[in-house]
Order: sequence, then structure tokens, then C-alpha cells
Amino acid sequence: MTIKDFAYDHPDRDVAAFKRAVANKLIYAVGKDPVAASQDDWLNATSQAVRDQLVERWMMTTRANYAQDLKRVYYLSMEFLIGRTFTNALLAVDLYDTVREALADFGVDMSALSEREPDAALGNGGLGRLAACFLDSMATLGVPGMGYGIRYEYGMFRQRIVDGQQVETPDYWLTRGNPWEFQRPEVNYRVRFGGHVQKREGKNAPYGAADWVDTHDVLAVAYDTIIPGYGTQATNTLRLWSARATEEIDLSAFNRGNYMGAVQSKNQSENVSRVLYPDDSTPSGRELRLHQEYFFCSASVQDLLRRYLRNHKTFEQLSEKVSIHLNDTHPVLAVPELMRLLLDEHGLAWDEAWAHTQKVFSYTNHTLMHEALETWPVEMLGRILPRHLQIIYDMNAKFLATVTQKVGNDVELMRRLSLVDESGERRVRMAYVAVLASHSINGVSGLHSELMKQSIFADFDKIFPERFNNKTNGVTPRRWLAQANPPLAGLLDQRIGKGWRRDLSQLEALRPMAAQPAFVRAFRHAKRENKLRLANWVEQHLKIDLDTDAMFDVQVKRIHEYKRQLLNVLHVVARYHRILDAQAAGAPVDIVPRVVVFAGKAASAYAMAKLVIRLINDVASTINADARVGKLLKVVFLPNYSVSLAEIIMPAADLSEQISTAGTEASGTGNMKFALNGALTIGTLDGANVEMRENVGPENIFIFGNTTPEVADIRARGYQPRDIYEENAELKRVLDAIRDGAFSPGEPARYQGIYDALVNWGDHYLLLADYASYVAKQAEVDALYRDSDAWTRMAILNVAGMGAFSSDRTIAQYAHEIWNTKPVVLG
Ligand code: 26Q
Repeated sequence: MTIKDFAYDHPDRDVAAFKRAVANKLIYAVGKDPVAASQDDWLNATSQAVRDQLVERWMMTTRANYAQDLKRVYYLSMEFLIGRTFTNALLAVDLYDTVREALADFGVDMSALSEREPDAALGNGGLGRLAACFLDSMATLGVPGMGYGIRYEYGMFRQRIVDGQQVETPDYWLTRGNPWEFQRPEVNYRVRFGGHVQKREGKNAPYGAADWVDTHDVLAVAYDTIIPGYGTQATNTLRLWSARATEEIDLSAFNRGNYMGAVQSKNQSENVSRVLYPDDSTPSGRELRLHQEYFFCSASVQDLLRRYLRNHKTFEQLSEKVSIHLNDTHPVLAVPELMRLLLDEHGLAWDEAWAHTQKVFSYTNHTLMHEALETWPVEMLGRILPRHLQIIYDMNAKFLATVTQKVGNDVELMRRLSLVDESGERRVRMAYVAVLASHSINGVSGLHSELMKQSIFADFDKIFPERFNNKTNGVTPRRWLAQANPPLAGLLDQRIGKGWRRDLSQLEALRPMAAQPAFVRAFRHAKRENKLRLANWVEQHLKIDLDTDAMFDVQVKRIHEYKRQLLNVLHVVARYHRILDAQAAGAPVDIVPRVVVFAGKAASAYAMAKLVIRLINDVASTINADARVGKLLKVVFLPNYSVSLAEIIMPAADLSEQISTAGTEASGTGNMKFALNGALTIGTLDGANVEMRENVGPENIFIFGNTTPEVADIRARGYQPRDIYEENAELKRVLDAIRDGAFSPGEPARYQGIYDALVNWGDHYLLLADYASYVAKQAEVDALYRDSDAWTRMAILNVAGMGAFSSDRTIAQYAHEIWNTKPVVLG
């Protein structure tokens, strides 16, 4: 029987049918009388009706995947930064106008509804958003796959700015329910913690198998969300795990007559999926994090093995049917978990289990920064996951033995290669576990992938050179152009057709249009509309009036020293001083008006990042309140940066700031979103900026600063930031003003620490070394902005060159070069 032969109400796609569908959902599913229905009730009812439109496709795709027995990719990630789903789903099923009309007939404004949807903010930043773009592209390309992660009840914290400072509040995003998910209580797995390991004895015990006993257990319950492909019937599934207490937990305490205790321990074990760790690069060594990582890895591996075993009797074909991708090291416990299941539950011998494991796993590295590399204390792993620690030890012993066989006994090399760092408290190096267990290890930009081989994995690159490769990141053009930028998307549809949504290389067709005055005007007009939309947001939320003729100069991303928001601030203060000087001299102020926009969250424990947020806000209030400055310079910090806010910001930017110290930003993806939406980039030769320069042409991007080898050189020669400070009068004045309280008169010493970090404590990220080059490049930016046609032509050429940065291209490469998967064929 096909799905459609089964008797049910196929959802129709015309306005009248959709009205009926929404009315039915409102009454029967939401249970609301239309006279009493709130906006949220309408949103809920409409979302459910839209979801119905996805379900048939989902079942068809699942059936086809089974029938064709295709290889599946399991994308394991601690983070999926999805954002909103409503508009995205409407565009995917091509019902945007239909639903808008249907709702209008009820007197309901669809865009007001869509603004009420909370973001699914189940991620910190780039790594989490990349996972979301990848799901979109995998569905669009028909790559059979599934995302596995955690259904956090609290996503990324909400940021408020109070007296210029970041204040975090919890993000309970499920208050009004989540209409997009299907709870699957019957899909649940037991995940074990603690206890101890017993060697298995007896004639049925394969060599090396063990029993893990006296554990305390948690259930992982599945929640599924449909991921629609664009321009195809294909869909995929995002399966997120939620922690439930096992029944024993309730019963044992209950039987002792301790009802309150029973409920308390139930709460305890359900904490595992409660909250996302809001750290985007310094791993916290906290036990709860380890519990989270193992919780979702174990459930996911159990689930995918069960699916495999439904169609296969032995493990022979495992690597032909299953690919497990590790989004950084956070899911690396899936490696010893697969080994454990194969050894202890399915009775395979070590060598066979290991051969399967190595063929199944692949790993993406997202950072080189030493402090960001995950390690877990041996003591903690042994206490919480004793069997996994044994397996990691065995992996290590066998690996080091083969290396010794090849190169002889080199103690220093063994120390460096060991999965266990023995230099202080013994710790397991999770990145090394990932490298050893994976047939493919990739970086996320050309530069990053090279540096990865030269730095953290240099020894492994000598042993396994064939494993290392690059997959430059990309972003989905559906969300980041079609959905976020209707004015530009409409213009593109008119001039080059609609095909760019599925084939972004078609943007090349814009190149000749940069020379057509009518197109240049239309392009500028689209940008203006987007700037107005952002200006309205700022007026509404911050009561600041922005001049849309001014250049919108934007830096939005996590606040981190290596991303150098501070360098941007130094330039802002220098411009402020220039304006004041001209005013004081009675000279006309010859400066390009700018609105400098910042947004981003600081990890809650990252004091320096929080101080930078405070400085930005203090500088903003000082400058914005200074009547001498007027329209020439405005500074705004937009609170609570998120996917949905990014969708308003990216299209409105004229200038995109991508100014990390060369060699520190693995790729960046915001850089791509900005350029795709017609911003020009000022940036260092870091991450994917390098490839953006190649694709848009070096004459169409503002590159400045020291290169990666130059950075290394400066550091090696003994960097002296104070010399630069003493020699550059403009810079000295800026730093002195910050140090002396020009922006914090009530507390003059507030920013002494920032001054010290730059001038006295070594300026680790070389802001001062790049300052002069940055400011000179900003002058070139100003000069071009004065010639509005020349600026717009260059912006058009940037859009034209961005075809390569679609996540469709990235995923096609993963599918072909790493996963070896074939797309599903739908009848
Ligand atoms: C690890 C352990 C404990 C707690 C937190 C973490 C943790 C969480 C998130 C460590 C790192 C992250 C996120 C890293 C990240 O977002 N990296 C970015 O990945 C992007 C996608 O590849 C790149 O474009 C960025 O350059 C990179 O910074």
C-alpha cells in the first residue's frame, strides 16, 4: 500500500482548503474558540496545518530510504542552531502566499504571527548554525540522513543589556509547546552511568568482552522534527533526545516510603537534557557536560544500530550503510560506545569491531585554539564511564604498539601521540580519539585545514596523511537569502530567474549586470529597504534614530578576544576624536557618516568578553549623546543576537567586519552571509575570508593586516605592543581615553584592564600590530562609499562571486568525498 492509498484527508493546497485546515486545527487540536483565540493560538494552529503539508513527503522519503536500502549519514552534534521554522517551512512547501491569504481572510496578519515564534536556539554560534545549514542542504540534495542531538529545554541564554552590561536570562523556549516536533515515547533507550566493569567469564564470553554493572540509568526519549528539502519532495529528520527518569528511580525511593525523594531523584536524572552550555570555545570540564555528551551519543548509536539491524543480519555491511559524522569532538564518545556495543552486546572480536568503527566515523575540527580542545580527566571518565575508559586505553595501547613497530621506541613521540595527556592531571585528549577512529578528518576552510595539519595534528598527519582533508563551510541560500532578504531575492528572481535557490552558482549571471545603471539602482534600492527595516527595529527596541544614508558598518558574532571587536572599537573612538578635532578647529567635518552596529553574546564566565560589551555600550552612549557628532557617527549594540535577529541584520549591512587575528578563525560563516546579501567585507586573511577573496576578486574586498606567517613571526621575534602605542599618536590618544575613563566618567578605572591587556600584557591577539593597517583600509572604504555607484557595483560583484559558499556545495563534497552516499530517488 502506498501512503496515498490509505484513507485520510490529504491536505490540499488552495486557499479555501488551507483556511479549513487552520480552522480545524484551531478548534480540534488547539481547542480554542476563534473568538477567544490569541495570536499564539493562531500561530500554533497554522504551524500544525503547515506541518501536515510536510508529513506525506516525510513518509515517502523514509519509505524510499528503506526500499532502496541507502547508506545513511548520521550527523552527531551537541548543537543545532535552527532559529525559527514557520517561514522556512512555508517557503519549502511553496505555500507562503496561500497561507498569507488564508490568514488574511481570518483577519490575521501572517508576518505578525511569524514574529511571535520563538527561536530554537539550541546552539552557541557558528558550529551550531552550520549544523542547521547542513540539515537543510542534506534534505535539499536528497542525502539520506539524520541529525542527532539533545532537546535542551533551555537554549542559548537571552541577553539583556542593563546599564551597559550583559545580563543572562534563561531561554525556556517550550513555554507554548513546540508544534514542529513529534514526541516518540516508544523510541527510547536506556543510557547507563557509573557502576563498574566485570570481566566476562564462561564459555560464551568472547575474549575481551565485559559486563558493566551497578549503573544508574537514564532514559533517552526521541523527539523528531521534519527537515524539508527545497524544491524537492525529499525530507530528513532531526532527532533530539530528552532525558526521562527510569521507573526504578521512582520505585526504589517510593518503596522506602520516600515520595519526595523519589521525585527529587527523578528531577536529578532529567537534568541531563535541561540546558545548553553557553560556552562557545572554552570547554567546561563539568561533569554535567560529560553526562550530556554520553547521553546523546549512546542513544544515537543504539538507535542507528537498531535501524541497521532491522535490515541486516550481520555487521558485515555496516560501513556500506552507515556513516557517523562527528561535529567537533563533542560527540566523540560515540566511538567507544560503538566499540562497546559491538564487543559486549554483539560479541564481535576487537579487530573486527575496530575495522568497522574506523570505516564508519568521520570528524570535523572547528578550532585550533589550544584552550578550546576538549580533554576529560581520566579520573572523571573512569568514575562515570568505566567501560569506555577501558576501551580508550585499549585503543591507545594498540595504536602506540603499531607506531612502535613502525618507527621504533621513540618515547617523546609516544608521549605526544598518546590519547592520554600525562603532563599533569591525566586527561584524555578527545580530538586524538576522533582522529584515530575516523577515516576522514576535515577542517572548515583551506587555511584552517592546512594549519590543522601543521599544528595540533602534525604527528598524526605524518602517520595518516590520507585522512586529512578540507571542506570549506557554506550557508544555506534558502534561509540566508530567500527568506532573510525578500527585496534582493525578488530582484534576483526578476533578473536571473529563481534557480539560484538550488544552484547558487547561478549568481555568476549577475556579473555583467554590475555595469547596468538600472540594475545598480534597483540593487541599491533593495539595500535601502533592508536598512530601513533594521532602522525600524532599532527605533522600536532601542529608541535610537538611524540615518539610512550612513554606511551601516556591522560586526555581529560571539564576543571573543580573537575576533577583535576591540579593534573595531579603537577605530570607532579614533573617528570620534577626528570629528571632535574638526569641530574644535571650526573646520567642516569631512567624514563619511557611519552607523557602527555590534551584536553578540559573551560566555557567562568570560570576564574580558563581558568587559568588551560594556565598553561598546559605554562608547555608544557617550558618542550618541554628544551633540557635536550628530549624524556623523552612531554606535549601537543590539541585544540578544540570535538567528532571527541575524536575518534582519545581515541584509542591512553595507560593510561586514571580519577582523580576527590571522590564523584564529577556523572559517567564519557570518562573513559569507553578509557578502551574499550585498555587503562589502573588511577583513584579515583568516578562515574563509581567504577563499572569499579568491572568489570575488582581490579588487572587490578590503583585506588588511598581518598574515598567518607574519603573526607567527611577530610573536617569535618578541612582540612589543607598547612600542606601537608610543609611536602612533592617534592610537595612543584612543587608548589613553579608554584608560582614563572618557567613556566611564563615573568609574574612571573601569577599563584599565583593557588598556593593560593591550599595552602592558602582551596584546595576545595583536590588535596594535594590525591597527594602522586597519585604519588605513577603513579610509579606502570611506573613499569608495562616497561613490555610491562604484560601491554598489562592487557589492553586486560580491554577490555574483558567492556561489561557491552555498552549504549545498559543501554537503555535495561531504557526500561524495567523505560519506560516499547516494541521493534518494523519489518516485
Ligand atoms: C565544548 C565543551 C564544553 C562546553 C562547550 C564546548 C564548546 C561549544 C561550542 C566548544 C566550542 C563550541 C563552538 C565552536 C564554534 O562555533 N566554532 C566555529 O565553527 C564555525 C563552523 O565551522 C566556524 O565557522 C568558526 O570559525 C568557528 O569559530
